[in-house]
Amino acid sequence: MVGFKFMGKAHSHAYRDLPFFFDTDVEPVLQMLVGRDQNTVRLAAEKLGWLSYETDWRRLLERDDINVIDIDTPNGSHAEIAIAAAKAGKHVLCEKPLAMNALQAKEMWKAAEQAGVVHMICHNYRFAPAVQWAEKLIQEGVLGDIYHFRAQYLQDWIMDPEFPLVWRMRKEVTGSGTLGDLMAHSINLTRFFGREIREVSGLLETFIKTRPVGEMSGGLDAAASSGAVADVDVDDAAAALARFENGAVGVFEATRFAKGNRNGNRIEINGSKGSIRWAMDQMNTLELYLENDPLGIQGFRSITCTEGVHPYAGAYWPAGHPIGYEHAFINLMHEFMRGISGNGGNPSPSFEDGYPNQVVLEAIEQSVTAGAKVAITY
Ligand code: SOE
Repeated sequence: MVGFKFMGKAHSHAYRDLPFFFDTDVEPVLQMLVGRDQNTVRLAAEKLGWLSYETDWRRLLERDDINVIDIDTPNGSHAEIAIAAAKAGKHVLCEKPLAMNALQAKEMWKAAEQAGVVHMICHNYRFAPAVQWAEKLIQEGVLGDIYHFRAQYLQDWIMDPEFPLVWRMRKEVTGSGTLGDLMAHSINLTRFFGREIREVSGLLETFIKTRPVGEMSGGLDAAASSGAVADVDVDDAAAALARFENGAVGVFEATRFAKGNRNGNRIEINGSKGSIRWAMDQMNTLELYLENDPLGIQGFRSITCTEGVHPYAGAYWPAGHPIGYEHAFINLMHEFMRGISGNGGNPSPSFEDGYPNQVVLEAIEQSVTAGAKVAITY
């Protein structure tokens, strides 16, 4: 695994806990952790349970006892590592957004496909049982024809103008701000629900134009690293209107400036027969409205997706016992390992899904530059 901060911790935990909950033909061995600084990577390897550590990711390519490379680095290095990994015959899991732009994403997808390795992108929210259940209901036609996808991803962790300019706010390293970091998750969810976007119109805003230079210190905390101040060149907030291939319309909003919203990832879908709502704050709950309910008792019902019938829920605890943020990563790793053992085909979301996601993100940026809506072809 390359990288060991927020996502590195989530992935390490998932690999370690996977055999605890799932019967699996392929059991992960945490062979080698890579980070740039010798001392910090050593400490991280000890804490997260890795057997060895290195400061150059290319070492991973040379080792025959390494079959999988997991990329948890800032977005700018995803393509180089993923393509090299695939060419070396290693299965690849990559954090989102897949790449810096659509072209890079396509190259990554093609490299993985040509090498015949299993490839997956880490859209963890897709693996909440309630989200999986929503997808099943939609595919079964329970909502009827879909008219609206409404997605918000709201955070507030950089609102202080003194919050340092970290890699997540440097275009050269991250590609975009809230667009790739947050809206990419929402686009992934709507694509999971089976719809491709054909046209977008976007809006981007940067509220705080300069910040003290700094570095992430873990989680979403950061510390100023010098007295220097630099320009912020990515979006603090993003919005997009979208038309889907089936005629549905989408409204997407992503921001790091919505006070009080720590990780407000929400989605609502309205169809001809009913509606669904899901929010990460109550990740085990799916709200469902059905028009066929008798008049007088119609209303959104709350389905607690902790029954054996709900995807993945049965792997954990008896009915009614909730799971959390980290378990969605375990569910995702379970699919990744099933792909590697040959029992699940190439799991989704794969690099093949990362590419259209990146096309949509890029089209939103193009629409902002052009001041016009942009038609999308994949
Ligand atoms: C930071 O905004 C972040 O960690 C994202 O990078 C993740 O994808 C999201 O799940 C939580 O917030």
